[in-house]
Amino acid sequence: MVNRRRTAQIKRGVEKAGPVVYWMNRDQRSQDNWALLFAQEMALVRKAPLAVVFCLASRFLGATVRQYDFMLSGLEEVEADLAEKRIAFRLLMGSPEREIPGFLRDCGASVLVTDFFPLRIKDGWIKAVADRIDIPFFEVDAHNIVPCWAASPKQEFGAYTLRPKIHRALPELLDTFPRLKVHPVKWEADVSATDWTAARRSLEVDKTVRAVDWLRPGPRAGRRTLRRFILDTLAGYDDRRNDPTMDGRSNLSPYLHFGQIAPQRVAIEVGKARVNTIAKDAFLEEMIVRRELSDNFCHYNPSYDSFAGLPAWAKKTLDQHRRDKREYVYSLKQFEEARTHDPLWNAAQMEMVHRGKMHGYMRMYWGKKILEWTESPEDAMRIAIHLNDKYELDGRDPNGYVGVAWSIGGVHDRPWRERDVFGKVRYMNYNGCKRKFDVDAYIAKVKELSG
Ligand code: FAD
Ligand code: FO1
Repeated sequence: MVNRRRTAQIKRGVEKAGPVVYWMNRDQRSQDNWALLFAQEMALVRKAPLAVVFCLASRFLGATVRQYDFMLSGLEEVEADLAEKRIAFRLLMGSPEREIPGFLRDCGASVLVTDFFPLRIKDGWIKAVADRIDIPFFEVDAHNIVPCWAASPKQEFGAYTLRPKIHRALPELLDTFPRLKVHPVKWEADVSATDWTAARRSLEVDKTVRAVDWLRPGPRAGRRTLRRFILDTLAGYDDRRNDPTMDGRSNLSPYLHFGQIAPQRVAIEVGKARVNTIAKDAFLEEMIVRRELSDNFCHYNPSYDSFAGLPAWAKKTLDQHRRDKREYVYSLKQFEEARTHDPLWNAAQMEMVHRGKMHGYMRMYWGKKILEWTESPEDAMRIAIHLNDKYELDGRDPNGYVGVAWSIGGVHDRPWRERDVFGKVRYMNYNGCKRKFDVDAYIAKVKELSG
């Protein structure tokens, strides 16, 4: 049974007979999905059919064909996996506010379930859908191991305040997943297969940022990436993760972002690995505490992507340094085309443009230099978020907004020694990178990528 701490009832509604519908959004997988398992539980109690719907928006937070391609390939796999479990899959096209209530009405649904996603866009969708339906409506946190609302009722100051809460809850919530059953009640309505070509054609997105070919999309590829990471890389994670010339990280973020793999599955498999505990703990700190801290920030702070959302000490110090002379000021176009004076920053930008995934260590340097080389922290946040959301496979994610707010606005950090432009926000420089890794080797590696 799905732990009830993972579920929240958005609307009571009226009880009636009819199919149960899971509106899939963040957790795009059939295995290890608490929201789908909960929907199946509801359907089994009611002896009702079960359907999964995904609502394809023609645009989404600046995403390009690169990210849509990754997502749609994964969803094709989900459709096939669900068919094996006799669960219907329907791809709706248009805005969820209109499409979801319409679908529920047409099939006479009795219950709606969706997964939890803390960004404002999903909040808006949920409110609009709830207003237009009269059936019970549930939200399930299928992404966080400790559901965001159960981990903490408020915005946390930093990892040090959230960590003990998460660790206290893990023994109860890091449980094993039950298997999704072959669904016993058949969906009687139309079950024709999705026209994925038409779906791709319906997109109104930038097609110049092309799909990547170094990382295969989909839940199966996500599980394979996890297996390879555990076998080849995990043991050296603590030592190598901050060296962008090495392949010391998991590359799981695109799969985690699109819900093609469950964080809880990653934690279970890493927990079982026969690898030193220092490496495992370092990885799980990032994958559980830091990641769930990002959800906490976005869930409780509606200004998660703007200056207004930064901590008071950071706003004050950045305000005091607004008039400081900037040695360099670049426009969005100059940043985007990697035309700054700094070959290291340019390499990081080009890694993101070509590969769709900048190394995690470079992301911090990249964000901080955007603050240093723009007229204001507002400009810096706007430019960093725009580029991150346009090029990163894992962008448009709580981790991205928090990463930018950490780099530029001290979120989840503390005040440091005061200096120009940054005030008391933590500073990073080229020489610091030089001490940590072979800067020239990284620049050369990225050059090879760009051809
Ligand atoms: P691993 O080191 O293998 O980590 C495994 C997982 O742990 C990651 O997939 C992620 O879910 C989590 N994790 C790791 N580091 C962090 C972190 N600092 N904060 C929160 N969770 C973390 N992450 C995104 O997922 N999407 C983004 O758009 C994004 N943008 C960022 C922008 C900036 C300016 C900064 C400083 C950080 C950003 N991050 C973002 C966080 C981090 O850099 C990436 O999660 C990481 O590089 C992803 O690669 P990986 O999966 O190989 O990492
Ligand atoms: N969610 C949807 O429900 N419909 C979409 O069309 C859609 C497009 C999309 C494109 C890029 C991207 O990064 C996310 C996108 N999402 C979409 C959101 C996604 O379903 C998840 O909510 C996030 O990936 C959560 O991490």
